[in-house]
Amino acid sequence: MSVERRLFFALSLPPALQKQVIKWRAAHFPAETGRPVAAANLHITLAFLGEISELKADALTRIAGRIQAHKFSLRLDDIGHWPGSGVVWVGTRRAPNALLQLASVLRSHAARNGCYQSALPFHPHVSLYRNATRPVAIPPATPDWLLEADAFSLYESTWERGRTRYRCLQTWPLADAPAL
Ligand code: 3AM
Repeated sequence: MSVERRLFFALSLPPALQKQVIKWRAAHFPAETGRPVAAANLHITLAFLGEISELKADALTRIAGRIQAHKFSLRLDDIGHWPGSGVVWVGTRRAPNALLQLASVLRSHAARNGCYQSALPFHPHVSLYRNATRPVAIPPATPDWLLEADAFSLYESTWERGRTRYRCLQTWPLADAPAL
């Protein structure tokens, strides 16, 4: 029987930004907001692949290695709450084209390889809390952090000792942006 793994493509946050985010989160939300995402698990999902076979994972890994995408800067200057999915997030008011293109290419390859893709539009975000199903007071002052994205990665999500753990399986560099 083939072993299936829960995989997704994402952008990671550098450790300094992870620290900044969790410090800001602790200062702006009460503990009962929801289940805080661990600092090491903070990321921006580009394409969720679901539970997939090793064969499919290998195919998508090869495809990812051939993608030609560019570096970009992303301002994290927006914040919100999706009560349906119970997520409190930080996002961006203006997603750079290079980010939208990268996510779109990864999502279309995922879909072509049989990984169901949500019909909801791509909304790049870093999840801060999960299980936040009750109303959440969104802080009036939004953060303004800069994420310099120079690579994207394939992650495996596992459940270990009662915790979600994301393990980076492979990372691909993004190319320098073309001169204007
Ligand atoms: O932290 P975010 O929300 O960016 O929500 C899950 C998480 O992303 C998302 O995949 C990331 C790693 O678990 N995810 C989980 N199940 C999903 C699904 N069925 C999903 N995204 C789309 N469809």
